[in-house]
Amino acid sequence: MDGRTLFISDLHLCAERPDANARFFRFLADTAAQADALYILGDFFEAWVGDDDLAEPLHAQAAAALKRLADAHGVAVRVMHGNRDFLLGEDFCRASGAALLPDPTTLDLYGTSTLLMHGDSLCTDDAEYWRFRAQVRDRAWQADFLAKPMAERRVIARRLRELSDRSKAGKAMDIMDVNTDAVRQALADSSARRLIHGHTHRPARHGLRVDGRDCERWVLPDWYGTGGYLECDHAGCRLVGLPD
Ligand code: LP5
Ligand code: MN
Repeated sequence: MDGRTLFISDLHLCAERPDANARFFRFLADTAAQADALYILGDFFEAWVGDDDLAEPLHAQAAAALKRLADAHGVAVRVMHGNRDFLLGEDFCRASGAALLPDPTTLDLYGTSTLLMHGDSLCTDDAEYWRFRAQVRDRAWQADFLAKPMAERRVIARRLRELSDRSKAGKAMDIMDVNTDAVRQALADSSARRLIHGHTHRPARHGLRVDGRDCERWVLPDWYGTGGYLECDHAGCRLVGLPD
């Protein structure tokens, strides 16, 4: 029997956006339940300040919905860190039944070697972001952050979001897109023919040649609008938008 695998990212689930949350729960029941596997390639949550964030009702509901998908429908659920939820850890995996994927990950997808990334690490022209990233991905910095009370961590996360939005307003659009050389390098290093990533919120299929191989790069949509997913099977991949 033919199977299919679905890819989503950048849902940015949070209590303040009930419409997007509802679309996600509907997507699980109507679409993902019939798939072989669901890959969430980062920024599933608007912000994740540590696994005790499971105390937030929406977060617990999202984890439980993934667990139901895995347990009741036999769908393999995989999650990759994004730049908003890189603190997702073992407790989240236990609650959701999801396995955490390293960024990057290469897999054989119905016979095509496919590279999965969140996408932020491909934005090598955004020097300010790279400095920020180096700091918050530092283990010691994270341990220090996680030792703070939840209320304080939420305030820091909110402040970081504001700083980030202000900083982004002054950046050119192309600086915040992937760097073509970084994309080529990633495909060359992995020997993959296909790259799937999110982060830039610019859904598209790009064709390119790397080391004499025809390759493709799929960019996933965010869920600020109606949302959507990438569906892959033996015949290839296609972007599918969700109804209003
Ligand atoms: O998120 P998005 O897509 O809007 O923008 C990203 C980059 N911004 C970020 C920052 C996040 O949005 C902040 C939210 C994090 C919540 C996580 C909580 C856990 C934190 C605890 C850590 C252990 O990722 C943005 C890119 C954009 O993508 C496009 O690629 O441009 O990058 C920035 O805007 C970064 C700024 O350029 C620099 C921000 C300055 C912050 C200075 C504080 C540094 C020290 C931190 C001390 C608390
Ligand atoms: Mn992102």
